[in-house]
Amino acid sequence: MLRGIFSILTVLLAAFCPCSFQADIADKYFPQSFRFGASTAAYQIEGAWNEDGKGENMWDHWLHENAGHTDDGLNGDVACDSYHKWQEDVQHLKELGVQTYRFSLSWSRILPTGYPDTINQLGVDYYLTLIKTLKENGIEPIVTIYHWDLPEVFNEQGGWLVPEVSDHYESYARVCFQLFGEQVKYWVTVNEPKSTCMWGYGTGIQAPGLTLIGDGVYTCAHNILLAHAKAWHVYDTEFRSQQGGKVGIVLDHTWSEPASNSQQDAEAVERENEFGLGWYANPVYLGNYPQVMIDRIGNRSVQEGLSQSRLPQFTDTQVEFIKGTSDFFGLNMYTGYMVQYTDDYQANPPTYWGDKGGNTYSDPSWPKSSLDWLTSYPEGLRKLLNYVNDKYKPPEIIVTENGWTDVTGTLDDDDRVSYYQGYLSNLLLALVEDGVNVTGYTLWSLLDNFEWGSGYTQKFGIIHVDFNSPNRTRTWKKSAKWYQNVIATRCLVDQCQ
Ligand code: PNW
Repeated sequence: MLRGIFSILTVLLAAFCPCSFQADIADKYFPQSFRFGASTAAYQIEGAWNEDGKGENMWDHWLHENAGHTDDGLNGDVACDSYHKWQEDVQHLKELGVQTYRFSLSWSRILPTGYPDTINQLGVDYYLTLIKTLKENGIEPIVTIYHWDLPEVFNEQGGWLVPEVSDHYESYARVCFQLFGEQVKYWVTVNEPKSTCMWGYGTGIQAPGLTLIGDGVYTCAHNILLAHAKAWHVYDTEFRSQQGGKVGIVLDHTWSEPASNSQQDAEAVERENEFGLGWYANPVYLGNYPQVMIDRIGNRSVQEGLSQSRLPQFTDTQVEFIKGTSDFFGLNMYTGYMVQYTDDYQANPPTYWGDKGGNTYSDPSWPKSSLDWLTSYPEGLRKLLNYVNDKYKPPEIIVTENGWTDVTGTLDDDDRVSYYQGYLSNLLLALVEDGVNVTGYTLWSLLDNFEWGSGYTQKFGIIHVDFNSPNRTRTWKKSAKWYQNVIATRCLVDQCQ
């Protein structure tokens, strides 16, 4: 009987609902095993940049040296003050009803010199207490070991451009497993290596501000991939049997649609995927860089008169060492692009974009956020989840970031609700219709926070933070209430409660 009424309702919805996705999902639920959560990162929320023995990292240094690196001239010295307000943050998480919380560890808070010879007990205690409190409240921590805040001492030695950093990272990761591994079962080695290499070492809009878009970006990626693999092997050989957790890497990608049905545009889309995701995912899941990158960058390097490719090479031993080093696929997905073929090779100076080719733009019909790169293309998430599942066959996928920004910080954030509803609908369809093994979702972000080069001008939170008040008062937006309801009902539309 109920079922009958329900199907009639579904048909009615399909006929009258202005939003096409609602009918598809009206009778679909997230399984109880699916875990909802929220994401943050240390430099973006903690503040307390020099308290209790914390060392300096490259973001501290870069922004103290020149306030002009952010749109509002501000930095992460105080941020959301989560170093002091973590208990309140946990209360908000509990009230939201999340099953997971993804946050990152600050390397220089745990190891102020960067090296494992000095462990800062107060910093360690901060994370131990946070983790313990989360677990007491039934919230599983997903811990990112590195979310872009390299200790300044290593930056001064060349940062991600020198291979030694991957050894320092390995030592740091070992310390993290030793200190927190009893409690933490989900580890992320590195958050978005592509972003940190592109913006930190390519365009220079993020720390450490280097502009090496034709070669340094590739070197950075190479060393981060090695660092990731070293950490995974440390866990696998030294900790896995006692601790029984999972270690993965978080990669960011977008979904690209071809501008036309020409073969050239299809190839441009393919290159978008290989240069955008395969650059990192192929070594980790399939072994070595995508052939199209090896060939194009190699050929261009020859034409440029270089004696070796601008894309570094892995030895056969390294290929084997990196392959298979991820127990789950962490996917950050925010947006989509249209892609059009271009033959825009510029030898002087060579760039990642020239190597990739293709002109990307947002379809004018997609809703726009307050950041240029972020428009809403929710169908892209379903397509990307299927692409990742088919191509990389990961044991498990977690969508580790997805979110919407505005500059007003309004509590009536209907645009954010529509964005999440669209993306979560597509995630749900990938899960229940397409059989993609996506087990969790942590939205970006729990709080309005320090948005890198944008400072505090861009607001990604489902919880508003008053940065003018010393209390950094937190207030729920409409999206937080909406998310709380989704988590409680496991359903995306009001009709299925
Ligand atoms: C992520 N893109 O960065 C980061 O992991 C977060 O720290 C950050 O606050 C958040 O997204 C919002 O920006 C991205 O151009 C940066 O597609 C750029 C892109 C995606 C993610």
